[in-house]
Amino acid sequence: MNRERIILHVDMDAFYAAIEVRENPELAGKPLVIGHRGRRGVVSTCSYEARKFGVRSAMPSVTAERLCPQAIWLPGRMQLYADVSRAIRSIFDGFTPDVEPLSIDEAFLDLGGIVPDLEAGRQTARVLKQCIRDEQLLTASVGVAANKFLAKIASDLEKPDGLVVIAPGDVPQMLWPLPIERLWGVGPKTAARLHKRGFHTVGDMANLPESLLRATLGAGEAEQLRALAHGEDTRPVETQREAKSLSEERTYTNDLTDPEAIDRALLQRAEGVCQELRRQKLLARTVHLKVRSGDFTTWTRAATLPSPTDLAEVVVNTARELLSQRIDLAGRGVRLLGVGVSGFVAAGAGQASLFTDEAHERARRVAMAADSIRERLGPDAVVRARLLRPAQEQSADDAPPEASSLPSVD
Ligand code: TTP
Ligand code: MG
Repeated sequence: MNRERIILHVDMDAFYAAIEVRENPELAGKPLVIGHRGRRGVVSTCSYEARKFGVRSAMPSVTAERLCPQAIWLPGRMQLYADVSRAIRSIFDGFTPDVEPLSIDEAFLDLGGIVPDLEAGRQTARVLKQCIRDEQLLTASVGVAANKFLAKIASDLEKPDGLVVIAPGDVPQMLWPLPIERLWGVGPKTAARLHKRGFHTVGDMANLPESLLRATLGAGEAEQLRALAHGEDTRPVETQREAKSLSEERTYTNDLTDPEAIDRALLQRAEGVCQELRRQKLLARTVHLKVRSGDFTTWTRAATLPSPTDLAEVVVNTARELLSQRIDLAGRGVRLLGVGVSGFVAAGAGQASLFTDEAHERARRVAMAADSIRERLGPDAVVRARLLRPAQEQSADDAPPEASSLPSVD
């Protein structure tokens, strides 16, 4: 799978006003303002029909009344809006665990590892918009791009009910004509300084000689804005999930020296971690291995998988490679062995595309069947043939754990 990032920015259209229209369809098609009239009032938001008259969020109500005297005014129902916001957030959660809510009606969704490319991101955005329409009778505008900045720009380009993809090659045509104020970090002061030098569009900024930009803004800011102007932004989607990783480790009373026994131990830890992944309906992108030798030398190594998984076969193969290629035991025995996973994506959303390989799909079905037998008959009801060891080995391997041996979440 392509490692390109696929980020969605979702922003509900005329959020409070659209909810009021949904609650009272007679308001549809009319200029509607949410806010308190009068000298001290300000506009919270308004329907797109009111925007045609120039009414905007945060505008003094008296101005709005002057611009659009025929508008219908409603004071707003915050509890209702918060409930709808929560319902929409749970729709987002069905698409990816990597959701960063920005405001009551806005969020970033990271689809990396879930869909292969921006075009698939567009299809997913279309499905997401339809879910919001079906479940909440509301429209959203969605931007799809390889980073947060471009996704946010994109969601705004065809509001309301928009769906815009900005591919890297689209930057000159779609980003450069926009005013420089659209770059994050360009406030009124910076904008004024840039305007004075004759720079008005993002394109002006992108094509400015570096030295001139530095002279106007200072090195740090210049660097940052220049990257944005070229459509580059590496900021991650900051998910508010607690669990960022899952791991299982065990300390052995007698150091493991037999390569066969070490390998079995690896498979056991991988199996435990993957059972937990499947229980939580997650797939993981990164495999971690922790090894401590008899003399207390400790190694931690990690590798990223080509596509996310919840299968022990896949995790153990990576762990084996990490052990053989990136750790030199130099003949020492293994005192502690841990396998972990991180970089979660939701199983289910878009997952079908990950499992085109028939053998992989079959392994997954077997694992799920084993999980359901375990659930009914207990944890030892299904044991891999590979893990049925000669009796003499069991005492070493099954020694009581020193630290937590069950999957731990950190
Ligand atoms: P926005 O997403 O900025 O506005 P919107 O959803 O009404 O319209 P659109 O996105 O289509 O341009 O804000 C979301 C809600 O937050 C908005 O419906 C009302 C509230 N809000 C205020 O109360 N005051 C404000 O100044 C702003 C900007 C928003
Ligand atoms: Mg909005």
